[in-house]
Amino acid sequence: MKDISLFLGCLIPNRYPGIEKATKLILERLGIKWSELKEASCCPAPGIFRSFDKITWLTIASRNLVIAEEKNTDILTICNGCFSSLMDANCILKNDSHIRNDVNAHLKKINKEFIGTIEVRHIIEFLYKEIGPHDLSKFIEKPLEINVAVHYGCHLLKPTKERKLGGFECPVFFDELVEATGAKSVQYESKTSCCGAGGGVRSAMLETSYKMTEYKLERIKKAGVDCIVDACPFCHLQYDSGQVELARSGAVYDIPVVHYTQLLGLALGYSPEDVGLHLNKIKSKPFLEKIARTQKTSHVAYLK
Ligand code: 9S8
Ligand code: 9S8
Ligand code: COM
Repeated sequence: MKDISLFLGCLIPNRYPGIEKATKLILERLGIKWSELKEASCCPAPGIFRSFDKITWLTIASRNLVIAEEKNTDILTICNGCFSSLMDANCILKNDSHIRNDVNAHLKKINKEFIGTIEVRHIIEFLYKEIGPHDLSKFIEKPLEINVAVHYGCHLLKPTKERKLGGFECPVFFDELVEATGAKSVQYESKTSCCGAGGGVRSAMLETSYKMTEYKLERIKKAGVDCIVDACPFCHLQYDSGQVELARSGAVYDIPVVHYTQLLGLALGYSPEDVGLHLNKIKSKPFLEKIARTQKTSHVAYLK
């Protein structure tokens, strides 16, 4: 395995910097060698760019891939959309010499060339394959006594032919990593359905996207969980802001949304503030009190 370059994407640094901090904390604690992918641009967002113009999408994505090739590192993403864009682009460019030539003609203008020497990883896939739930559980200092709803998100699972992570219908790899923290992953109806944000739906049809979010939230609420766990800042934004929007019309869910790196950070002993949970819109006090009981501290300071 090559060293890794962390690809942050747009949403995490701009909207949920707590996820960025949590990711860096857990990578350090797990002893994973990483550096940032400096001068990277938007991946670009697959649902939007890929849908409009394939060569434009591939050219922008390939520039990011080439920066990692020049450093001789693999890319690590913490967003399903970035994973989808960069992994799919890498696959196409490695396998289709005709498209590769087209894209390289554009890259030549900035003195770059796509060769095809690196891999694109997603934090969930990476932790599952490189450490595994069993060994990961040895790092846990504060086992989390909470029930959670795992939201995989579409791009982590599909297309299944390329993702090779155990199918779309009943995947278990993410649940196993969640359970390595001590949390219990509770099953719920329509678990692998979309949160509503992806594919440009949030940008083009906000109301429709929130209807899909409500569909999911109703089922998650029925499962009686303490929080939602995601692995994608876009899903994170959709569930977190969506609940604020839906509450305006009287539908109150009050279910906190936690990125996996934040969940793992809590189980490694970092406080909710350390992993940036205070930067979420939904700050459920019962959840934080439960975490404080688990961690045997009184970390609810920022609510006061
Ligand atoms: S970059 Fe620009 S919009 Fe985003 S976060 Fe994930 S997908 Fe890639
Ligand atoms: S689900 Fe359907 S397209 Fe996606 S991955 Fe993140 S955002 Fe939520
Ligand atoms: C979703 C990304 S994670 S996109 O909206 O499909 O581009």
